[in-house]
Amino acid sequence: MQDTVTLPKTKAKPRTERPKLYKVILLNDDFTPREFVVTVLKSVFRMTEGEAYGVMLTAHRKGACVVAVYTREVAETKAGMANDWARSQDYPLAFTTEREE
Ligand code: TYC
Repeated sequence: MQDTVTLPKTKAKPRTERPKLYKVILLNDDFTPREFVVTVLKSVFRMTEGEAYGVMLTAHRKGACVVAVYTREVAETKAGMANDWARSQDYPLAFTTEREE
């Protein structure tokens, strides 16, 4: 019995946890120029002119618009960069992040 190999009785579940995802949300305001919103969306969120214009217009009309979904680190970094840029130009433009259900 010295060379007997005992196998584990429990089987490890081959499960990979998916990272939680976070939405970046663009909020409307009455002061930031439309063109600046589009420029930030193109530069920070790598959108085309058409995509950026569509997202800007939805936020303008409805009050808010989901820009994109990322892992927490990326969502918070991009929202922070966009907010810092807006503040540096004295615009009240705001991006928030929200955990996806
Ligand atoms: N409402 C702004 C204006 O009329 C434009 C704007 C659009 C600002 C979307 C923010 O998230 C925004 N100048």
